[in-house]
Amino acid sequence: MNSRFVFLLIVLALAVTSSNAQQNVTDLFFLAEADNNVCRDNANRFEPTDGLQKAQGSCSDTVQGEIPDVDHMVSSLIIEPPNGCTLAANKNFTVKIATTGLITGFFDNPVNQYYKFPQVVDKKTGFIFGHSHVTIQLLKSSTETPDPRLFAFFKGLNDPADNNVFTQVIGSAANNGLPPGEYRICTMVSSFAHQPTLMPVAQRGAQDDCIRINVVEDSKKRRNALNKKRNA
Ligand SMILES: [Cu+2]
Repeated sequence: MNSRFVFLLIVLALAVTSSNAQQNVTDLFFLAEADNNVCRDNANRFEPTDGLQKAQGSCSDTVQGEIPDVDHMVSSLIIEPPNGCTLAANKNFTVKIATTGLITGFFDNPVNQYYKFPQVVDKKTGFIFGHSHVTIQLLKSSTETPDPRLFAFFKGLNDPADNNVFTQVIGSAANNGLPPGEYRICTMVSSFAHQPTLMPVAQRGAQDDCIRINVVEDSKKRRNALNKKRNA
């Protein structure tokens, strides 16, 4: 067979397969849209979400809830440490996150009320009731996505932020700071039942922030030089 013909056949086969898959997925979306009981109707696909965190996946019938207007959207910025800085290994440090558009200090029990309630907006101020999280992952390289199951540090920021700023020490008395490596530090803003916050429009700025830092074992002199290079 002519090799060009074979190539054409493969391309055609791929196109048919992918459009079939696309069609199946679209059917599912429409099914979900037509009937809000998608979980009940398709109980063979996933077990119901019931407040527990289900590592095997589940189907949630919690409605999305109240959505703020465009003047009350969430925005976050990691203000400390500076993006791209170099820190000393195995030494506790502080992350500071400015978060606006959120009434902080609101969270339900993540053990048995995870995703259990819809998003709620404060009628008086127009802002979402919720909290945030900080998650830190080791990066293997600048092109490989980190495995979401793995993190070097994770903490729910459940306490009310002080003047819109969350402060979190990274590390504990037993486990100081982070081992050497390149890390990504991210925020994960959520409503009080831990789902990501819902915004009124698609085209907008992100509600979360991420920075990258370098953690090195070397002497203070080397760190200073690296930080100087970054600032140059
Ligand atoms: Cu949470």
